[in-house]
Amino acid sequence: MPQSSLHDLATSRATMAVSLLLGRVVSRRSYVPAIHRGYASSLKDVLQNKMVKKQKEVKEFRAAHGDTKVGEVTVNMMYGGMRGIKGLVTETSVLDPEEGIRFRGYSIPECQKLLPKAPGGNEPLPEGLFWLLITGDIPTDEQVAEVSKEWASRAALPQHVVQLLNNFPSTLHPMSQFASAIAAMQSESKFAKAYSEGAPKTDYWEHTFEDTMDLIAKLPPLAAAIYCNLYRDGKIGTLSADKDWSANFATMLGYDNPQFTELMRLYLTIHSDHEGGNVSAHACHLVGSALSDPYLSFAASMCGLAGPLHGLANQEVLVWLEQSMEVLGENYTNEQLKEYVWNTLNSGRVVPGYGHAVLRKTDPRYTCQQEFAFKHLPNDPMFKLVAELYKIVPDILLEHGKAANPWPNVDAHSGVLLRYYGMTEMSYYTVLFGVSRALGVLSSLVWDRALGLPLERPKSMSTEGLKKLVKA
Ligand code: AMX
Repeated sequence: MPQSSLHDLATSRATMAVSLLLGRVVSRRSYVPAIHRGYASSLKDVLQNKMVKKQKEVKEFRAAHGDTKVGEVTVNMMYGGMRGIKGLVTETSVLDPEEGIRFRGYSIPECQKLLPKAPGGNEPLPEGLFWLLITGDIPTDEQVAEVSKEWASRAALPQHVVQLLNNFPSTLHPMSQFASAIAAMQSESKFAKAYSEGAPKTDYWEHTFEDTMDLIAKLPPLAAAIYCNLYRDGKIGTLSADKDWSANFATMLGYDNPQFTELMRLYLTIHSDHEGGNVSAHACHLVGSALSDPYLSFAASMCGLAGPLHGLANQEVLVWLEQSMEVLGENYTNEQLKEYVWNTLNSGRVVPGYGHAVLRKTDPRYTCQQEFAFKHLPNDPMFKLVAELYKIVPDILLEHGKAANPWPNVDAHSGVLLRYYGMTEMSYYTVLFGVSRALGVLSSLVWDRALGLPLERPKSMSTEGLKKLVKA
């Protein structure tokens, strides 16, 4: 596979200066549809049409129902992580406790069926899911191909970010490297630049959209650089203008198995969005509400994803599964496996990959990964272990009596698939989750700016004040 050094990928300072200059020119004029600008971005045109309609819809809805009550807040909700409080509007996806995620109304199986695929591929292209999330429409093959091309053309990393990545110590966790490098790319923010030059509020969405497209395009080379620096020889594979986003990512990571590329397409699609209240989505929305630019907002999102109760659980699951293999070997009995799970619980730890703050059934993101495994790696011992655990863990968690949801979530399955194709470095897994999560949280950020959502500032209270309020 052709390899190029990280430095080859970085644009020179001069090129960057020119593109920043162009960005400034664009930000000063009012929006001109792509067809008249002579370059491909029909997505932006589609989006602008949607926005005009949505802005009107929201304005009319708020005028008619602005004071209508939508729920109540209890003392337990305030101490209990605000579970169940309806306090956010997110357009891109909705999570049903029983059914799981729907992206703009489409379930995962529907997305797998309806979204465009790569030639010869069976899994949906994440570019299509992004189009769906941000516009609400299922895109055509041509529209998706256009996004792939556009992302490939925006993928160059600034030189100072390459240097930063190369200078990180190998002891720094991949997620810390990821979040730090994303924050450092803020130097390229078209939103920050336009804001400092006095851009009108009505144009914020457009600058946010441009940053979103740039940032999503740059995440695969950035993430690949972390991987290759930590676990390979520091050289990343060559990006090609003709490949889709996932195929380029797989190549840059150094993987040339077409099945791994298909896994990446599925993985990057299903990890993208989980409505607005989860930590990574909420963090991006919250920080973005201060008009921090998309780079800073997404860096905050990634700091949240790096927590073991959220995205880091995919790393925790693999650590836990490997430990069980070490303790039990491959010829374990059902009883031994149950004992291993109980030992985890009795030592005060959680069973990673199980439970959810909203879901009350098996996560459909787990199910589609299980189907992928049945198709491609039915005899893998680690997959068999995951399948066995699925049979016993829910009953144990029910007997344990604490977890509100005893069923597996997305993270219970993803690591096993990655490991099968040779990606054994589990501390890297959450970075892959993060690359995917950009599609959802940044789509929402564009809409936040289009709808003019204000600074987020809920009211907090002291226990003393709360006691007085409820006359305790
Ligand atoms: N194993 C053991 N105990 C669990 C558990 C699990 N998998 N899931 C929940 N519990 C415990 C909680 O720790 C809590 O105990 P406490 O009362 O002593 O504090 C109790 O059950 C009630 O918790 P809950 O209401 O069911 O869950 P929650 O909404 O507070 O938290 C979650 C949800 C995901 C953090 C939790 O289920 C958990 O820790 N799971 C394991 C980690 C994991 O898989 N995280 C990934 C989630 C998906 C994602 O974001 N990527």
